[in-house]
Amino acid sequence: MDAGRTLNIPLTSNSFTLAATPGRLGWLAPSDPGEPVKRLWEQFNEQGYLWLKGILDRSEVLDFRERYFKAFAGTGLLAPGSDPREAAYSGGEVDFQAVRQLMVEAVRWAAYESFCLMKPIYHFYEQALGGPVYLHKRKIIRYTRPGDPNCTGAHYDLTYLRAGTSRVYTSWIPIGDILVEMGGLVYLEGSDAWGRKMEAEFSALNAHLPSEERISAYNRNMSDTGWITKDLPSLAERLDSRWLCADYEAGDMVIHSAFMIHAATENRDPQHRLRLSTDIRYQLVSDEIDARWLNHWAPDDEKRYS
Ligand SMILES: O=C(O)CCC(=O)C(=O)O
Repeated sequence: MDAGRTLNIPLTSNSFTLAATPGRLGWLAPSDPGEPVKRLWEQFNEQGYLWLKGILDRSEVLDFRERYFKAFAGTGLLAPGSDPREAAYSGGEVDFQAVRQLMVEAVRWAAYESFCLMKPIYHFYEQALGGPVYLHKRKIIRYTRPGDPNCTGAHYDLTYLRAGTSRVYTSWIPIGDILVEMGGLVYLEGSDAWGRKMEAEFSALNAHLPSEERISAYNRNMSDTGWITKDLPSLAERLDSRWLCADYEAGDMVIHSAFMIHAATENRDPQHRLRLSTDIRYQLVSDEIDARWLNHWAPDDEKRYS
């Protein structure tokens, strides 16, 4: 590890342990949203990501966390008596059918729409991209339970968005503080270039497939999840790179390119809090829009929309 702090526990993802050596694990570089946008965008293009510290109003983000988890009262998800702003996991019996139904509703809330359209977000994109921007309708809110070994595997987003422009940008927003131990997003350093190379190779392989299959993340040339791998340590070895982690705080937003390889680690919060985040996509409205993302997110919709 470099400039960051010492980790108290090993980072794991899908039961693989990330080597905590300086050559394989490091820290994300924070950026000050007060810097000129031109400079920030140059940094984005160099790094493939931009971690904009405190660009959002922290209390607005925490209010949304509270509202979200309040809606799940009665499902058994939260520990009895837990403050929904804290959102400690019950570890007990959960009505997952009710949870899924509420998740489907939450992505349709006007309050969520307005959260995703907070002025600092679209204002940043408009300045960076130089024109009116579009927010994709398919927007995802994810919670992760402490102790669940299943995590997002290594992938780059264009795999799922091939029918539109590659100038599509993901905003990953922690809804609450997400310390490294709570399993936030990790980025493979320098991987924007590898993502571009991999996509060019897939594109050549896919060239002769029927058009619907060609844009699919699950076609015969891809894995059945669209992920590159679940084995994050081996990928870092293979590409001789390191995974970059961060202590995210409510109010932060990370932007990543459609080619930047990222994944998540397990939530091992000693206080058993649920990790909550949203990932949403912006692009110039004048660029081609992937029509498969014109519907609200629903559980398991990847197969239909990707
Ligand atoms: O939050 C996660 O676990 C995954 C998010 C993600 O893959 C993304 O933001 O593109």
